[in-house]
Amino acid sequence: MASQSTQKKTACVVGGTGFVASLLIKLLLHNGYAVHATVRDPENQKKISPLIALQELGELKIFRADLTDEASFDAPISRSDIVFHVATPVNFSSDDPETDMIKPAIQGVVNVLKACTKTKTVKRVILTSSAAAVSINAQNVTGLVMDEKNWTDVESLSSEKPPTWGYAASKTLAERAACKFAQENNIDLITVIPSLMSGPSLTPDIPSSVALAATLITGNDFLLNGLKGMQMLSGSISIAHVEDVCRAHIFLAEKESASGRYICCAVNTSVPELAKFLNKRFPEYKVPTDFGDFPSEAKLILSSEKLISEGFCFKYGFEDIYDQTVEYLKTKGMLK
Ligand SMILES: NC(=O)c1ccc[n+]([C@@H]2O[C@H](COP(=O)([O-])OP(=O)(O)OC[C@H]3O[C@@H](n4cnc5c(N)ncnc54)[C@H](OP(=O)(O)O)[C@@H]3O)[C@@H](O)[C@H]2O)c1
Ligand SMILES: *[C@@H]1O[C@H](CO)[C@@H](O)[C@H](O)[C@H]1NC(C)=O
Ligand SMILES: *[C@@H]1O[C@H](CO)[C@@H](O)[C@H](O)[C@H]1NC(C)=O
Ligand SMILES: *[C@@H]1O[C@H](CO)[C@@H](O)[C@H](O)[C@H]1NC(C)=O
Ligand SMILES: CC(=O)N[C@H]1CO[C@H](CO)[C@@H](O)[C@@H]1O
Repeated sequence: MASQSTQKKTACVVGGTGFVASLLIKLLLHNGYAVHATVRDPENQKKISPLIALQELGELKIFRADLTDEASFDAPISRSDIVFHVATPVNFSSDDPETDMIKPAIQGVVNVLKACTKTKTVKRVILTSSAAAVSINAQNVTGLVMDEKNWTDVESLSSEKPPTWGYAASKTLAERAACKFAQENNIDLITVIPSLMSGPSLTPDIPSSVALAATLITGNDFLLNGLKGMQMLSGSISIAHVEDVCRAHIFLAEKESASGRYICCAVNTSVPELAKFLNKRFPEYKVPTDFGDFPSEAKLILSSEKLISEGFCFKYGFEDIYDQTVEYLKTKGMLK
């Protein structure tokens, strides 16, 4: 019996190659977990290279699985204690978001949760949702405080179809489908709701969210329009350090009393406020600060109060997030 309590716990991470998942796996190994990571293509040497490097840190097995293939999750999930569903189908340039993002995301959460019901070992499932599943609504006001009770208005999104609507709809509908399936099948499901994430990445390419968060520094006009669009659609520019989001995943997996949704966001700002901050902190990059009549104040803030009241502490603030992002982009040759 004594050996049972000291036995390693096994965590399955669905979608191991991504920005968030690769760091989550690193922290799990560091915390003594054995990890089953799923990837779509274990033969893709470039994509799995960060995972191969992490195998030095502990017990990490790689499995092939696709969100659209139910049976592919049986092997990695059987005998796991905790399942982290991090993967999501993303294609911001898709002509058919329904087929490319919405359907596979919903099918994916159901497939993963079904595999969890087939084994008695899984105690809890942590799904990575998004602020895009909380904050999008048609109200034209400022000063809103959004929390876990708020859900994105999918009806108006899918009738108006603003740019990137498909991603927001897929995240909202997948989270809803997961909550419903978990309730009907008695699964202990927690959803983590991160804002835009930045910080160093283990992935071979610079993650698109880091490129978006840093666009005022790197001066990419296309992405700057994306960032402005994000403020207009989601109501703010809300940011967290990727490591804090990964820490929150593990914290919530281990915290007995946790249940339901948890927003995880360290900084709430707007494009003009972010520009002012970056211009002052990194004068060498000459960040522009004049945005004409673009709204300088965000419409809303995302409250992480629920997560904090469970006992979680953010390690990284505004300065840390951008100091580390700039250092990271220098190592990648994106900045001088
Ligand atoms: N990054 C952010 O700022 C941010 C903000 C809020 C929420 N989130 C959420 O956080 C999670 C991780 O995001 P990320 O930034 O780490 O994304 P990412 O780097 O783009 O990773 C996405 C992962 O999903 C996998 N995937 C896509 N389609 C799949 C499918 N059909 N079957 C299996 N796996 C599939 C990809 O695998 P392949 O390697 O095979 O392509 C990849 O590992 C997502 O759920 C995302 O919605 C991210
Ligand atoms: C994304 O969608 C576009 C337009 O539909 C398509 O041309 C492209 O191949 C898709 N990308 C991926 C990675 O599926
Ligand atoms: C929001 O309200 C302001 C004034 O309160 C108005 O100028 C603006 O056009 C409105 N925007 C939308 C999208 O309705
Ligand atoms: C957020 O949720 C609360 C509680 O359900 C609700 O009263 C409020 O109107 C919602 N806010 C928005 C902007 O939808
Ligand atoms: C509710 C909340 O998180 N508010 C924060 C918004 O961001 C600023 C820093 O930019 C914090 O000071 C607030 O506490």
